[in-house]
Amino acid sequence: MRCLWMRAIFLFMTTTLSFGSKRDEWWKNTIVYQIYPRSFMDSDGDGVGDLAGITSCLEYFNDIGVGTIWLNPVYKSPMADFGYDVADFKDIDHIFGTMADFDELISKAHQLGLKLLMDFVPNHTSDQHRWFVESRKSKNSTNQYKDYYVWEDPKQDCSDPPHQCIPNNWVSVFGGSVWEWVQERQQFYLHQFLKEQPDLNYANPQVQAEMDDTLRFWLTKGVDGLRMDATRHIYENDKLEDEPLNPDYTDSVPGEHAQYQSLLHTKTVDLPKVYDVTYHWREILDEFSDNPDWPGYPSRLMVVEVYNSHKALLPYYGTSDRRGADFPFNFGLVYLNKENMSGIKIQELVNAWMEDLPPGKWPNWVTGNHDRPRIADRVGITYTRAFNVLNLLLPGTPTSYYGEEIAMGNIWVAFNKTQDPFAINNPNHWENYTRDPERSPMQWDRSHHAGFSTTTGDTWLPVNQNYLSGVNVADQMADNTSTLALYMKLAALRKEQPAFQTNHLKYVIVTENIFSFLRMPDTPGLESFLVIINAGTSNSTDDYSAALKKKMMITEDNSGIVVVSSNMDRNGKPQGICNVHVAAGEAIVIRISVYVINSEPAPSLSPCLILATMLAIIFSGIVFRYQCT
Ligand SMILES: *[C@@H]1O[C@H](CO)[C@@H](O)[C@H](O)[C@H]1NC(C)=O
Ligand SMILES: *[C@@H]1O[C@H](CO)[C@@H](O)[C@H](O)[C@H]1NC(C)=O
Ligand SMILES: *[C@@H]1O[C@H](CO)[C@@H](O)[C@H](O)[C@H]1NC(C)=O
Ligand SMILES: *[C@@H]1O[C@H](CO)[C@@H](O)[C@H](O)[C@H]1NC(C)=O
Ligand SMILES: *[C@@H]1O[C@H](CO)[C@@H](O)[C@H](O)[C@H]1NC(C)=O
Ligand SMILES: *[C@@H]1O[C@H](CO)[C@@H](O)[C@H](O)[C@H]1NC(C)=O
Ligand SMILES: CC(=O)N[C@H]1CO[C@H](CO)[C@@H](O)[C@@H]1O
Ligand SMILES: [Ca+2]
Ligand SMILES: [Ca+2]
Repeated sequence: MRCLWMRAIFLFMTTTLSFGSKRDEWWKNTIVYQIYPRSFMDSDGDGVGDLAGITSCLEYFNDIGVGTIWLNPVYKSPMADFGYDVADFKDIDHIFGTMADFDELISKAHQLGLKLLMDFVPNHTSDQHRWFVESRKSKNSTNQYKDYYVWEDPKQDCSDPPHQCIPNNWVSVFGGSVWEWVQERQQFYLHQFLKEQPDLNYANPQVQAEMDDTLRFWLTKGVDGLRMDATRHIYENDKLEDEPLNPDYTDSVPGEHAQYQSLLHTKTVDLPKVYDVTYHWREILDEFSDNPDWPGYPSRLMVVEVYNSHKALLPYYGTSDRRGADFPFNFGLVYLNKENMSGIKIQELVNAWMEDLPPGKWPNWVTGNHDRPRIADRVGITYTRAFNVLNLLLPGTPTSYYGEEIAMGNIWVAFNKTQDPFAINNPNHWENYTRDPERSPMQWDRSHHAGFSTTTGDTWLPVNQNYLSGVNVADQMADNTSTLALYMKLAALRKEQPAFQTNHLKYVIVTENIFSFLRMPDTPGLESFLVIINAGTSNSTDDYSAALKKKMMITEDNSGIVVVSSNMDRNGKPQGICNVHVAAGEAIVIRISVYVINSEPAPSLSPCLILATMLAIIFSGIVFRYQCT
């Protein structure tokens, strides 16, 4: 076991803050870090990452200020879809280790004050799951598993051979019909993803009970939360009605996925019952939350993964009488790329989420994941630091994809080395589908395979060669201007400053180049922070004093201190706010004392009140300059 990067000199406090409510909502003041287990750390030199590898690196998270890790699936699986095809929900795949390795991981994580989240894959199992192996044998009543999956007879009044009489026009996400013929049963089964991933039948209460049992199994092991995968796809229309054609479809989408795009998925995703099952799972998590029988495991986090418009996501938060997920992942930012990056666009995305957030609910941000090209490739290497500033300093819980803290980039993998089934199933357009580029091994140091594996052969995906030129943990730990040093500084700021622990957000200047916002603490008198991000392609110099005044806010002496700049070259410097120069791709955070003259809208602003405020300020001995010079 080797995790060879240098230990940082400062450790962060791992205590969690409580927010006054009865529930201990620890997840509000944490950073979630997504680990793709095949790619994080290989402990046994077979070229594939594993649980013991992750365990050997846990101190890293204390050092960089990450409080929560989330693992993509590590369950027993034939790996047709890299673990999203589960063959046993209650076992660990041998590639990743054993259940003992898992127990060791969770116990050490908890000792270090870390929280651990697991993926839960409820929509389907592997075709090698025992339930499916039994289910496919026969449809007669002696088969206990016969209705565990969605089985259907050949369409009636069909003159073709039965195996060609598919029940309807539904198309799988990976291309081709959702229906797969099974000779033994003389029936089709439904699969919304690969044919190796038969959909479970949630109309069957036994299936529900099995999945509830699975959740309880992991919660009993002390897992701190679950991220529910592909929840949209759980239910299908039970009359099996055809899906309508997509009128906006153009054939610009290449490959088999085109077929999926050509239909409107009104019968196979987002059926109202998906919300009910979400609320039901919340109840199960709550059996284990804030429970005196579970000292040390105060509250379990529930996150759902749903790719959809943000409005369609809101019901996942719950209703007035039923609690839902703590949050559905907010993927707005993962779709930003070079063409549409701008200050205005970022505000549009941020504001859309913040405005529609149901009362009392908590926002969250995701900048990358195992299904999307890395920031460095989507938006450009110049902007990766700025993206970390955005992700970690917006109100809400950030999720970082492993390697974002050191600005890892995509790799290129030839087709003959490609691993991702999404690409392999689309041989003529594989480059448009492959997710291998963002799944390359974590870059720890400058040794062989970037310290990820001791194998003398190949690692499961190649290591990005830029590990030799500074993109690795050890080099960046030793450099106080690195992307990692920036990340650690931001993580510490979030943890230490009350201004970053509320969900208040005030936009200041927003232009084609600039997205800037103010974070203020609930308690007046504590420090506020002006965060300025230049997402454009040219430098900008702007007057933030004037912009704040328009919003009825003034600052002490029109100046502050740069607490962190994305290039780590302006930290600690005094900064006037009348003329702030921010280079293209740069971000800076200025600590200022802000005084709200009057938070009410303008009409109620009386001259007396302004006078009173000014008098109060003068009497308190603070001198303000109102004009920028
Ligand atoms: C039920 O299925 C089994 C195996 O698939 C078969 O052996 C048996 O004869 C069937 N029973 C009935 C009543 O059809
Ligand atoms: C940005 O443009 C890409 C296409 O280049 C598109 O797929 C994506 O949805 C756009 N993102 C936003 C946030 O508008
Ligand atoms: C794999 O593809 C690459 C690039 O397309 C090529 O250079 C290489 O020879 C191929 N290797 C094999 C074993 O076919
Ligand atoms: C598909 O991939 C090719 C090659 O990488 C690229 O040039 C093209 O723009 C992609 N098309 C789409 C629709 O993403
Ligand atoms: C980095 O270290 C150097 C040398 O100790 C110091 O002068 C500089 O201020 C440090 N920079 C930051 C951003 O901490
Ligand atoms: C933009 O700002 C950077 C850093 O302040 C500076 O080095 C660069 O010359 C500026 N570019 C232009 C075009 O003014
Ligand atoms: C967005 C998405 O589809 N994520 C995962 C959902 O489930 C499928 C199949 O299990 C996976 O392939 C995806 O990575
Ligand atoms: Ca291994
Ligand atoms: Ca389903």
